[in-house]
Formats: sequence, C-alpha cells, structure tokens
Amino acid sequence: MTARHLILILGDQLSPTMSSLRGADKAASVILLCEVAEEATYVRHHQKKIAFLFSAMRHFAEELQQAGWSVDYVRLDDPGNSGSFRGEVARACARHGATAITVTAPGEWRVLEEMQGWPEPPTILPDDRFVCSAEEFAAWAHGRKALRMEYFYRDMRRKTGLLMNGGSPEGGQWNFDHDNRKPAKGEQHFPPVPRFAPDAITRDVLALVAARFGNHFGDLEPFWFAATRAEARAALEHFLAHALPGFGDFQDAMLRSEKFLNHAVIGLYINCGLLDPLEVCRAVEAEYRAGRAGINAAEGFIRQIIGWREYVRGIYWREMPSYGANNALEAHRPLPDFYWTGETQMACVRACIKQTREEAYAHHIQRLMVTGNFALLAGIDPHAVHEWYLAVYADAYEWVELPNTMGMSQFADGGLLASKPYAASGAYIDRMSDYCKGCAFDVKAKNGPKACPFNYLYWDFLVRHDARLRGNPRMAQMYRTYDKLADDRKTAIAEDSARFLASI
Ligand code: FAD
Ligand code: DLZ
Ligand code: SF4
Repeated sequence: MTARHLILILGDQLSPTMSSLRGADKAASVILLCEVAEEATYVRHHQKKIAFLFSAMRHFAEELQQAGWSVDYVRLDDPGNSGSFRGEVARACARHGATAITVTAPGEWRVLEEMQGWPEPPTILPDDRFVCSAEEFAAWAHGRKALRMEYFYRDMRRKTGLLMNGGSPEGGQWNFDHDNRKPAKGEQHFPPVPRFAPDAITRDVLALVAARFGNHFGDLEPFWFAATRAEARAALEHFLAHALPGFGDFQDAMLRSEKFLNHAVIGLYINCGLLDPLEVCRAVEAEYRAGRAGINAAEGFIRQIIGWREYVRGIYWREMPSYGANNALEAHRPLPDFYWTGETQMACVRACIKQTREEAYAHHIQRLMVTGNFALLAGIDPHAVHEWYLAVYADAYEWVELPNTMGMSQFADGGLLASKPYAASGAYIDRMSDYCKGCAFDVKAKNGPKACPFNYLYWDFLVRHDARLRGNPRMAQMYRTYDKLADDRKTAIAEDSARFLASI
C-alpha cells in the first residue's frame, strides 16, 4: 500500500469525527493505530484499563475499515513493534512511503512534547471534542484573582444553551446542589451496571494482557466494559433510563454492597472518544425536558461534564508543565503499600481499594473523600498519589486526573483549583457511607488506639499547615474549634497521629 499521508490515531481518540480524520482524503491516506508498550507501562496501568483500550482500539480500527479507510493496525505482539509512538510512526512512514503525518493534539502534555521533537514533526490539529478550547479557557482565566468553577460553568451553560431558558437558567437557578448529596441507607434500589460479554476480539486482548501485563495491579476478569461505540451508547441509555433520576440524590453516597450506585460509569467511554460529551449532556437534558428526570439530577450531571470536566482540562493546559511538580503542602511521605494491596484495618480505605482493584473504578466521593482524603491528611507525596490515580482507573488520562488529584484532592497547587482542601474527619465518611459499621476502628472515638485515624489526623493536618491555612476564611471555623480544645486533647492528637503515621 502506498499513501502519502499518515494519520495517527491515539488510543483515546476513538471517534470518527476526530479533527485528524475530517477533511482527509481517504484515497491518499492511511490511518495508523498502534499498541505500544511505552504507553502501557509509563505508569503501570490497571490490567482492565489496558484491555479496555486495546479492545476499543481494535474495534475502532474495524469500524474505520468498514467506513472505507485504509487502516494499518499494529498489535503489541506484532514482530518488530518498537514499543513507542515515535518508533511506530517512523516504521509506518517507511512502510507506506508517507511524507506527511497528521494527528489530533494528544491529551497529555508528555506526548505533545515528545511529538514536537520527532525528526518529522506531525501536523497537530486541535482536539475539538471539548466545549472550551485551551485558548478560550486561558482568555477566561486571564486577569481573574481566583479561578472558580461555578462562574466558568455558567459561561459553558450560556455557550451550549444546555438547561437554559432564554438567557436564564432552567428552574430559576444555576446550581441545585443543595437538593443533592443525600446519604444512602441500603434500602434504596440501585440499578445494576450493564455488562457486555467479551467477543472474540476482546478475548484475544484479554489473553495478550494476561501474558504481558499479568503482574500489573488489578483484576483482568471478569471483564465487562463496552468496547464499541454501540455498546457505550447502550451503557449511556441504561444510565438515562435507570440511574439518572436518582443521580443527584445519592451522588455522594457510599455503600459496601453497591460499587456504582446511581453513577453513570461512562467516564472511560467519554475520555477515549466512544461517547461524545455534548451528545451525553443533550441526552440528559432531553430526559429532564420529557419529565423523566428532575432538574437536580439533570443539572448535577451536566455540571460534572461541561463544568468540572472542561474546567480541569482548562487548568491542565494553562498550568502544564509545571503543574505536575507542585507540592504546596510539602508532603513527602511515600505512598503506603496498602494502596496496592488493600491490606489496612481502615474499612473505608480497604473497600475503595478492593473495588478499584476489581473494577478499575471508584466513584468521585470514594476517590476524593476516602483514598484522596487519607493521602492528604497523612501527608503523602502528591506525585506518588497522582501516579496511583493515573494507573488504577480506567478513565484516567493525565489531563483530567492530574488537576483532580493535585488540585482538588491534594491541594498541592495551593488553592488554584479548589478554594479549600477537601479534608474531613471520620464523621463525614460515617454520614455518607456504611463503611464504619464494619471497621476495626471506632468512628465516634476521638483518640486512642481504637479511634478512627481520620479523626486525629484531621486535626493534626490543620496543625501542620497552620501557617498556610489559618488565614483561609473557609477554614477559620475549624481553627477556632481546634484552638478551644483542651491541652491534653491537643497532646493526644499529636501523639496518636505520630504513632499512626509511623505505622504505615
Ligand atoms: P459520574 O459520577 O456518573 O459523573 C458523570 C461524568 O461527569 C463522568 O463520567 C465524568 O465525565 C464527569 N465528571 C464528574 N466529575 C468530574 C471531575 N471532577 N472531573 C472531570 N470529569 C468529571 N475523572 C476522569 O474522567 N478521569 C480521571 O482520571 C479522574 N481522576 C480523578 C481523581 C481524583 C483524585 C478525583 C477526586 C476525581 C477524579 N475524576 C476523574 C473525577 C470523577 O471521579 C470521575 O470522572 C468519575 O468518578 C467517573 O465515574 P462516572 O463515569 O460513573 O461518573
Ligand atoms: C493509555 C494507553 C495505553 C495503555 N496504551 C496505548 C497504546 O498502546 N496506544 C495508544 O495509541 N494509546 C494508548 N493509551 C492512550 C495514550 O496513553 C494516550 O493517547 C496519550 O496519553 C495521550 O493522551
Ligand atoms: Fe474509615 Fe474511620 Fe469509618 Fe473506619 S471508622 S471506616 S477508618 S471513617
């Protein structure tokens, strides 16, 4: 096959409307998709995540072929696979006599920087699968004293027209969060998440991943993720019909017996291109307009996508490459082994890590208020925390994971993304979950060997960061409460924290 034009499609660019494909001449182009060891191992991704992406890539290659494209697909175990994008692009150019390379901008700064250094740098087209471009975000952020998601989100509502009534927000207010965030008590019904049986392509991939990456974190099977656009769409339809109506109410709830509650479990499909974020939001809005979902559910969901998802991407491209090196709280403790083994007496942390190992999934509050909160209170090195989140979740790509971890969860950016640290004692976890009932620690006990570690670590965290956080108006009440504690209680907090931290 000879083609003058090589189009590189990356593993998270699996949509037929990619800018690199639009307007390309089918007869003069060949599309390259390549499974490369470097991408699977620069962090040791969860086995399910690698299998998901390789299977989705192979299915997408078939879809492109059926649409009349010439596709050159390099499998991980193909002879001569160089293991890197750079090597595979060079080999493909030689195979096809290609003299020009086009790619849609990669989602990660690391890959963009590498591409710009290739001997034949590719033409890089913007990734327009987002509502807000990096340039538009930079213009929005320019000159603002503080960046706050809420104001950005309102602009995105105006721009997209989602849940708008003329120039006003549907329902008379922008944000219905006060109607959300109820604890679940176990008696509510939660719909099971749809599971897709592996086909022959996926079964081949599972065998490959077991052989090559069997020593990576996570359970490979049972494997049930969607691998095609049609299956991902079916997962979305299932969410709309069964889980969306209760989405807002139990958005922050956590239950031992329910891994998914009313969450959509579609982040992995949106982030690799199998679902389009605006298509998802329009479908959610249609459910509201048809009277099948309340405004609190629809608005709460749409805010996550055109608000948070776009906002963290804007921060990522505005702040990289220095963002990844931030460590505003000077946290240097190594990541405890139990983040990989799940072997800890803290029932909440154990449950979230076990579920992460099984499913490459945990929902937002499990990530933020259990594993993230613990790392924050314990002073774990945010870079190690970042690498963990990037490796273990099927939806994790640096552009979305890094700001969520470094900024929202670890406050390592000193408050650029979030106005205060998401730090909480055991009382929050007890209120929102049923984890504490099965725990070796007592969530009501404040100090001593049986006390919930979150309880004393919370105060110890405030003490350690007094200089930075006391002046934050949103933390003032907590410092006033600490100041009023008796001296022997303060001593017990310091001693319990030192003892516990030495033990991890
Ligand atoms: P739902 O709870 O059903 O929400 C619907 C959708 O909203 C998600 O699919 C996602 O597209 C979007 N969304 C919700 N919250 C966020 C957010 N904070 N940032 C961006 N998009 C959001 N999300 C990722 O997509 N990739 C990551 O690597 C990632 N890492 C995270 C790390 C930490 C420490 C934290 C606290 C959050 C992280 N999130 C990440 C955000 C969020 O936890 C996931 O998007 C969500 O849990 C995915 O599950 P779901 O599809 O069931 O989402
Ligand atoms: C995450 C990932 C993995 C595990 N493997 C591949 C791969 O073999 N080939 C590929 O094209 N993409 C892969 N990806 C996704 C890339 O890491 C992602 O496209 C870049 O980081 C840019 O966001
Ligand atoms: Fe977690 Fe503390 Fe509750 Fe145990 S008691 S589950 S450690 S919050």
